[in-house]
This record gives sequence, structure tokens and C-alpha cells, in this order.
Amino acid sequence: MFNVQDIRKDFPILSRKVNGKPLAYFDNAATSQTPQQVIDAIVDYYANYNANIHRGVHTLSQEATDLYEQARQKIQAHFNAKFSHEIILTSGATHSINLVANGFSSLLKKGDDIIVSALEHHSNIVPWQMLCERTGANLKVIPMNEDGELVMSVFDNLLSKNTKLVFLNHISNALGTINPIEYVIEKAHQVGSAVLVDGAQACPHIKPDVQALDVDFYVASAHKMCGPTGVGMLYGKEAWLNKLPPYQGGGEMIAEVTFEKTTYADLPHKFEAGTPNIAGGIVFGAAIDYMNNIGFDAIAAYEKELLDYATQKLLAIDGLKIYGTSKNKTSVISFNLENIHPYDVGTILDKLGIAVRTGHHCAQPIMDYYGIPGTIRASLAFYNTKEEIDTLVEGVKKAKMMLS
Ligand code: 7TS
Repeated sequence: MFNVQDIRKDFPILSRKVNGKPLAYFDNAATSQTPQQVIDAIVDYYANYNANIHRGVHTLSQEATDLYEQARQKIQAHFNAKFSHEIILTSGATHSINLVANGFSSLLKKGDDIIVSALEHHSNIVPWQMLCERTGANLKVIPMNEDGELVMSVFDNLLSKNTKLVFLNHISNALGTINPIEYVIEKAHQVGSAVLVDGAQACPHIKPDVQALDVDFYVASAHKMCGPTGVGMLYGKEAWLNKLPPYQGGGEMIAEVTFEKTTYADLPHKFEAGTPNIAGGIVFGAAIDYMNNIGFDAIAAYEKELLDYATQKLLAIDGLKIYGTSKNKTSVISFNLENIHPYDVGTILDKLGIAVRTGHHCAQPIMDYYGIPGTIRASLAFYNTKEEIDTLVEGVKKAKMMLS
């Protein structure tokens, strides 16, 4: 049974005060909070297992290696990848995207097309622009509409035999829109293009099945799903990962090194140069366990309830406009008050202990589309409550009164 008050007891930070008020944390899309089970796993690693992995004959190193590889298997099972070596542990979604973008340098030529969506976080735009500069490929954009949805009829027309890669997020960080990735994957595959899905904002809410999706690459960050910062994953189909060259050179990614020639290790090690975030990788596994114990169906149902409640309450405030009104959206609410700068509202909310993000949310093209400098974003998680939403709504009303 889903009981939010019991769940909240797992998160020590949720009982602290900010500016003398109980914290109401609504910046979950930036980073999620960390349950005690995950904090304990970090302490356990450093207290009992700390050693470098894949290189020692000694017991500690072997134990740490086993834990790290078990975490990889846990991640494999969670995303339903066919092989554990299709899971590359990275420093996060940004690293994962850059790894693929860098690899495609050797696969693209002038005149090839790559397609992005208008709803992307900068980390799924800039690495591809850099790739286009290196290769002469063209970057094409699937546009958005007023509701913050992608215009799929334009996407259909952008696709051609020149399309080599399509990349878009599963869920928009700025608006919460759930994108029709199944359709995108099917259509892109029909013209022989690969697809990368940025799942950074989807993984806190749903459990993606990469084989059912038939997606070529899928990326995620642990810190948005109750895990630590500085660790994430890249899923890639084995054939694609074998086709891509290594991203970074260094220790642990080689088979043999001489000054004449170096050969590379097999997957996944080919993409994991240097000492990784060992504790982070292991604890990523613990975070996945934590979320699965609560259950993604229960999380989705509860968050939908919170989203509907918050949307209705906020819309009752005169002059408040919500950006991102797709029926198919998750628990992110981006909004503005008429004639008031989002930053000013965010500052007043902070004084009341309410944490929201204000600004362009690293998604400037979306703000440009709406002709606004930014929004106030309340992103909800399964440990938020209706009472906290009431506090937010009262805070927004107060800010409106003070700033009008
Ligand atoms: N992709 C999406 C869709 C994101 O929302 C983010 C981070 C990233 C990629 C990058 O993830 P990282 O872990 O590599 O940094 N999004 C946000 C946000 O919305 N507010 O702060 C970070």
C-alpha cells in the first residue's frame, strides 16, 4: 500500500526547515531527494568495501568489483536490456549523450541529417550542434505547438534516407510533456535511422523497457531517481555500441597497449576509461531497488493525483498561466504570473521554505517559442503531499500580492 507519510520518513531532508519554515521541495526535476536506504548504501560502501575495481587480486577490490557489476546487472534488469554489457556506466545523462555524439563523428558525412525535437534540454542540443560542426551534417528540428507537444506531421516530412539519427527526450524537463517516442522510433527505423531517447526526466516516473521500445540508445541520470549525483547510464544496442569508437582513452578501456598500436577492451569497458564513480554505480543499484520497492505503478497513480490537484488549485489564481498543457504529461508544472518576473516569485517562495526552479530550465528554445524569459517550475515527486501543494498555492498568492 502506498502511504506517503511512511515514505516521507525515509527522506531525512524532508523534515528540515528552510528560512524557518518546513521545507516544501518542488525541484525534483533538477534533482530528487535521497532516501536513508540510499544514504546507508553510500556509507556501507566507504565503510566496508572501498577499493579500485577490475584491477586488484586482493579481496576488497574483488568485492567492490562484484558489487559494481551486480549494480550493472540491476540496471540491466530495470531497463530490460538484453545484455549487461549494453549498460555503460557514465557520470550522467549529459556524459551519455556526449559519448554517443562523439562516436557519431566517424559515422556521419556532409549532407546527412540528424533530427532533434524543440522540447530538448540543452544537453540534448549542444553536443549534436558540435557534431554537426565536426561533420557537416544538418540539424533539423521537430517543432512544438502551443500545448507543448511535438508536431508529428512535420517530423514525418523531415525523415528521409539522409536521416541518420533522431534524438529526443522521453519527457520534457521544462513542460512535463510525454513525447510519442514509440511512434518516433518506428518511423525513424523505417528510413534506417537510429534513435536516442533522453530518459533523464522519464526514469523518476516510469520504468522504460528498452527492448519493447526497440530504442537504439537510452540515457538516464541516477540523481533524478533517488540516487547520487555524478553517475548515470547509457543503454545502447550491442551492435551500435560495437560500431561506435571509444569516447575517452585511458586505463581499463584497453585490451593491449604498445606505442605502435592499442586495441580496445570489449563492451562495456571500451567506454569506461579511468576509475569510475564506484560508490555511485553501486548506489545507483540501491536507488533502483528503492524505487522498485515502492513500485512505478503506485508512483504514477499518486503523482497523477498530485498533478491534477496542483493544476486545478494553481489555475484558480487569477493571471496564472501554465505552460505545457498536453493531456499526456507528467508531474511538472511550469507557470507564470501575469507581468511578474519568475525569479521574483521564486525568491519569495524560497523565503517561505518552498523550493521551485525559475528560469529557462536549460531549455531556451521552449522559452523563445512562448516569448518569455522563463517560468516558475514546480516539479512533483512521489514524496510530495497535497498539504505541500496548498503551501505552494498560498505562497504563489502571497507573491502575487506583494509583486503586483
Ligand atoms: N536531459 C534532460 C531531459 C534533463 O532534464 C536533464 C537535467 C539532463 C538531460 C541533464 O542531466 P544531467 O544529470 O547530466 O545534468 N535537467 C535539469 C533540470 O530540469 N533542472 O536541473 C537539471
